[in-house]
Amino acid sequence: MRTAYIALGANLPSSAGEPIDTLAVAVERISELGVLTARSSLYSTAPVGFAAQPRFLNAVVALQTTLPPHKLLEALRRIEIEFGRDRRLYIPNGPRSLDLDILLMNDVCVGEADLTIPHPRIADRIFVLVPLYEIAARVVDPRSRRTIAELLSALHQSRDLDIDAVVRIESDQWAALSVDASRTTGAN
Ligand code: PH2
Ligand code: MG
Ligand code: MG
Repeated sequence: MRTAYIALGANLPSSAGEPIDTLAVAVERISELGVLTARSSLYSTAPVGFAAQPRFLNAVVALQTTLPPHKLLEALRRIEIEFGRDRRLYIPNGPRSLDLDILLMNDVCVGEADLTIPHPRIADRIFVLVPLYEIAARVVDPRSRRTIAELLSALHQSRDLDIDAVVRIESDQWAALSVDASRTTGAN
């Protein structure tokens, strides 16, 4: 059994509704793949990499699962497709109805064309590090061997971030999603 940290992102409507609806339903789907042990707050974030697109909603969840990395990736791709993601219309770093990325999975390191774990851009993406820090501050990234807290403080030191880069959002719908925190191993 491992704990996978999964990033969620959306900035286009999907079959479930607006990004906030999409992320809430996506979390329910993800929880069917194991036990959801933690969920970050929801954040409105400035688009990174391709500026001419709407702001994103981002969050991170922790999933305890027996699925091996590639099976988890397949299951997440199916959920993306269920919410209207069409990879044929792909613009690198462009708008999307739902993006689910595996960030970390214990000490797993995978480097393949379709899957890289830890996610290669964790350390320079504030929209990933802020929600990840909320639920996994002391978790160690096995590639850099630094904790998420260390990666976040290094990013803050290296860069002046815009005040609206990552803004926490209050949402009853999001707060109502249940997590089973009793199942955490203390690895956080
Ligand atoms: N995802 C990207 C590219 N840029 N920017 C924000 N704010 N949030 C994202 O989730 C995001 C992005 C590619 O996956
Ligand atoms: Mg992504
Ligand atoms: Mg992705």
